[in-house]
Amino acid sequence: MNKTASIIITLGLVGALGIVFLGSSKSNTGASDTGTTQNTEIKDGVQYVTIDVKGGYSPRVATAKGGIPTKLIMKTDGTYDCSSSLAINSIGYRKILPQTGETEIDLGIPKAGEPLRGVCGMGMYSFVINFE
Ligand SMILES: [Cu+2]
Repeated sequence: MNKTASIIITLGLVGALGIVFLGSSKSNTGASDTGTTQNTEIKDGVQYVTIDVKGGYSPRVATAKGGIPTKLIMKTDGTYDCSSSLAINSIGYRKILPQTGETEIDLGIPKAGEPLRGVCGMGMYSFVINFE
């Protein structure tokens, strides 16, 4: 009788721990999913990658799909620092972004395995988009 009770308690504890563990690992993967997909969106066959520009670039490392038409959206919001002066050398892009607004940059169809790098005018801040 005592043995049965302790087995039940043990099983109950293991089950409870399992639920806690599964629950936390589930929410962890959920968080990392939104972390990597948050700034990319595919609308009508066009992929949009959004980078926030203010005191640097966010996210600094983004992951997007290669092989589909892609547009980069640079989002400024009261950006007075030098991250608003943007250079993407691989596509010959150089521009002072508006202090507040969204600037769309056509990236064509990026190839998987060829990352795109952007830097500020002083080369102080940078970001990279990895195409997979
Ligand atoms: Cu800078």
